[in-house]
Amino acid sequence: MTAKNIKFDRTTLQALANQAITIVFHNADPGILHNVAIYSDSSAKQSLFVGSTFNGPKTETYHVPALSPGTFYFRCDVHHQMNGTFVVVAGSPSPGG
Ligand SMILES: [Cu+2]
Repeated sequence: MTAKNIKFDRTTLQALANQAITIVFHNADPGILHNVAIYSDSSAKQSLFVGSTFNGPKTETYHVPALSPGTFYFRCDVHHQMNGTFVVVAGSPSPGG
């Protein structure tokens, strides 16, 4: 995902449950700090993952620990108006399983 002009390029992120999640985060705003943090809900009281905050232009790869299925909240901790929904879905069962 990309942050540009103090906006994320998507408002929904989806990942599979119970496996490590990789987020390649591109901060395209020169000299502006952004990150991606995931919280249990929009109150942002309980963090599930907080990515490092860094100046653009730069790309970092975040390694998010496995999460349980659910609908969560992500935001930039610097600009709270940059936010969206982080959906973790159960993986499909194996064929014939
Ligand atoms: Cu930001």
